Amino acid sequence: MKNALITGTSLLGALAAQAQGQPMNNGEKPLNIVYIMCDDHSYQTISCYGSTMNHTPNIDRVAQRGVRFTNSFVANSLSGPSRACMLTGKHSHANGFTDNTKSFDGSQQTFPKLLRAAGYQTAMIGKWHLVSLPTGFDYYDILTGQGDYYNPTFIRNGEELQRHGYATNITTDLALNWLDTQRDPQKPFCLFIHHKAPHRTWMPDLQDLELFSDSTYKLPDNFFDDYSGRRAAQEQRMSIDKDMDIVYDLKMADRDSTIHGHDKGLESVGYYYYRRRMDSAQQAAWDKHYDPIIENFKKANLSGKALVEWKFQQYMRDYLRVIHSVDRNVGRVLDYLEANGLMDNTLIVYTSDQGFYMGEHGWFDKRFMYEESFRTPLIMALPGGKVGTSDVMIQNIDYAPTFLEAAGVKVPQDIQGESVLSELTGADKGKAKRSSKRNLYYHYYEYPDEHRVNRHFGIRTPRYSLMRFYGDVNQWELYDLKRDPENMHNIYDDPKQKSLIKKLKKELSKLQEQYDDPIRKQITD
Ligand code: SGN
Ligand code: CA
Repeated sequence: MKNALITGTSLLGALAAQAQGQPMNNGEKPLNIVYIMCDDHSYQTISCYGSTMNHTPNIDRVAQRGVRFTNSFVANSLSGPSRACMLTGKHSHANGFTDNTKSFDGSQQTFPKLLRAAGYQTAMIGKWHLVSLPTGFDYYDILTGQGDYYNPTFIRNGEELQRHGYATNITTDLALNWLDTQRDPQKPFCLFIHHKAPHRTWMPDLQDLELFSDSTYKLPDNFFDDYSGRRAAQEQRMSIDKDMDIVYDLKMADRDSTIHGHDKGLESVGYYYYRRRMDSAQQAAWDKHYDPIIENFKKANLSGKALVEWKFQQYMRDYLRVIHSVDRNVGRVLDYLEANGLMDNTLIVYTSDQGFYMGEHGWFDKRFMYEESFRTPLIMALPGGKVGTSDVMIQNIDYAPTFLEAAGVKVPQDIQGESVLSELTGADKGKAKRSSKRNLYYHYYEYPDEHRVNRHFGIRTPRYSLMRFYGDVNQWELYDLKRDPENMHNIYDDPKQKSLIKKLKKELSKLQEQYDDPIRKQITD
């Protein structure tokens, strides 16, 4: 055992001391942070979030120890931007990383840097996706770019190397290895475990390929959405029907390229694309699973609705297989923390860089300020803290101040997020109440690439979402989420909403001013 245990009570005592201006770790074991973030993991596919499609017993284990946030959102629903918001505690315009074409300015303040300066050991492992190399970490071992599922290339403290195996397993191995061999037991640590999974193109681990083969999944009610009243939704290119490629996405890549996808000429890379990084044993196992499916698919010669529904089922099966592996690997981390006496002084976080569409609106991908992609799963387990759920409005810019406060480090003035530590400790109800009424700001920028989701910004109150699309599509959208949680009815043009719209626009302007988003000077209505 590397660390003496601290009890939950003493940790809470330490937190109380910190709230009174004393360092939290005054005479106590300081708090470690293990932050596990997946890429594109939808809350719809987590059992503690109510999924009936699959089981995630290990992610649920985190929830059983802590707080599951039921109103958790991102600030800009895309990988790089989300990661930048999380690290800086600032909205995209303030941290500079507005879309995935940017490179993160690593000279700026981030919370790992602040933790490090306060004596923490910091490590970043897995998907980084911020182009410039990580700064502020004692150790980093990151996937290149989006990362590959099989035999991926990593950059370890500046040195590039390819590793054999499956990304989710390797990322976990590296994290556990770091804990085992590089962690300084004299210091608290903050360890980031960032999985590539379950990002497109949803390639399962070989050991999970046969799971769910006989399962069929219920189509979401709004799978055949016609996007009426929502012009940006009409323009997107992320539909399972029109944009999800049979060959590229769904792996119907036969040796003779007789199956043709419809997008980007991707069928030309078909058969080789999936197998290109695999060794022959991996290829053989892969083919053993997909070959019969490809043959059946060819024979069935599907079209129209039958084809779309087949695509949905195939997408779900692969996605859920990938999640199964994520969950197993979360279990490995928890087992390690338990076996090494780290559970009682480690804050464990499980989240995703954004939400994801599992066929809602007929889509995959994310980006929109509509619920499934604006929301993201978030579970935080503080030892000795509250167990249950929290409905406070939380956004990924709030993580940095929360972790800093939990570590007893002063939160700098320029951080735009708000700490929700009181939600974890159960203390200071007054503060928690304010957060639950809070309005959130959203701004998405990446257009037209890759899925043609128009730029938009907006405000989310506990009940309403008001969005302003701009650029090619210029349109306001308003949703009453109590009546329309699926964002199907844009009521912006309903004359009865006039005074509500006026009020919401005022609140939106207030947020834009508070966060100083330059767009407020360019678009005034
Ligand atoms: C890739 C994907 C897109 C996805 C973006 C952003 N295409 O470009 O479908 O929207 O990443 O995702 S792929 O063919 O390369 O898989 S993000 O989560 O990294 O922001
Ligand atoms: Ca993502």
